[in-house]
Amino acid sequence: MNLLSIGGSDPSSGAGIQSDVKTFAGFNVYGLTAITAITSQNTSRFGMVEPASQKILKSQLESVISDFKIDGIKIGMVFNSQVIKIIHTKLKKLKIPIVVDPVIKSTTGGMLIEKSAMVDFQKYIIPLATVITPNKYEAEVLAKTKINSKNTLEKVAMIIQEMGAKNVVITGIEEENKKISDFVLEKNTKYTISGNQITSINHGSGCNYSAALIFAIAENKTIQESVKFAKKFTYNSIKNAEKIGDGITITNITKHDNIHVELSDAIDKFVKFKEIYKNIPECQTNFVYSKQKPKSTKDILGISGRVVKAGKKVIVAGNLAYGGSKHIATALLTINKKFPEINSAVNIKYQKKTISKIEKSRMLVCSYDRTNEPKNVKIGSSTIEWGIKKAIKDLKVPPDVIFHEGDFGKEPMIIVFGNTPKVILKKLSKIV
Ligand code: PXL
Repeated sequence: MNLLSIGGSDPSSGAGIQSDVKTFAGFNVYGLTAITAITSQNTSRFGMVEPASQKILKSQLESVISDFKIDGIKIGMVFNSQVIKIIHTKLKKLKIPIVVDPVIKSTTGGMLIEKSAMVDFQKYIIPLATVITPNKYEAEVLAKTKINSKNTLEKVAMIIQEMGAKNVVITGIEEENKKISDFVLEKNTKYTISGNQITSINHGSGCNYSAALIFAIAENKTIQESVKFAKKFTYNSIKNAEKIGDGITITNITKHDNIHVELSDAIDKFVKFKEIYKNIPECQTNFVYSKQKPKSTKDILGISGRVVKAGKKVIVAGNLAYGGSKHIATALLTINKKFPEINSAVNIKYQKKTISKIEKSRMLVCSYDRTNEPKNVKIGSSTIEWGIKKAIKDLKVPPDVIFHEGDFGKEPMIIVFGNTPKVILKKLSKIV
């Protein structure tokens, strides 16, 4: 995937296009850039701004648009009317999702747009937005209305939507009990996504949010999924922020873990499968995702508790942690030794009808018989290792599913395997 960031250069690399390239790289995305202005700033002070000339901006945009297949565009700092008009001209005919981050001021006080450019920003940039992501202050400036209640929040979002943005996300609305939420106004719906607040002043979180959002949208996630993804990603970038310079901390996206984001996303979707509670076994479910070439279960991310059944509800009990699963992680570790492309697994309840669905959907399924297990294995803790090895002994290609029908006092079980959690969800959608 290729994503384009149009914005300002920040020599501290905490924000602006440098930060976006880092964020994209963390997603394994190729980051393209077009620089609208050069700023001088560090973690304590904002120095100066020089806008790019019209000629060089135009040429940058032409260079990337003519060459690459661009899957999504983020627009950040635009600074002045000339920049705004060029961006509008070059982008208006493209059919590519665009996230507009309407940045006005840096945390350290620098102006990222000239006052006189606000009218043109509204006229030429906002209508390009698939999603616009103002924080509370930026939303108030754009709508010329104070936000001091749920009513005014919704009103401000509507005003911005009427300016031409398809979807509006007002970020960072502080709530009671250390929660912070994003208010989303789509075409026909509105809702709030709430999360935990970290009270720290940092450099970069706004850019992280909009860059993660365009990634998720370009991946064809829904607006709601994309907002949740961007929020979680930004939360982690703030949590891992580092004091690199003398001033405020810089958010950290290099420690961002794709494995974590993908597994957590898949678990969110798994628990929403229709009547999934019917597929949770007595010993509950774990869903795991491994680093490349895992050496032990410590290299495999799993739920430190389990996915548990509570009546007809299914709840994720515990956090994601490396080494969080023993049983399913051991199954994955065993299969990964023979088929290194298999990096994810989930266990579901054994049911005859599930097995027949698996067979009908032409997945490769194999099994082992726990009652054949040698006594010396039973004493140790590696029953599952023995079983998986036995099941895949003669296979030339990796199986989709391995099951066993139990033993005295041992619950039968189905384990679904795949390259990634996403692939597993696809398989599950055919069988549960
Ligand atoms: O986070 C907003 C932002 C965007 N772009 C540049 C910036 C900043 C904040 O400092 O410097 C270039």
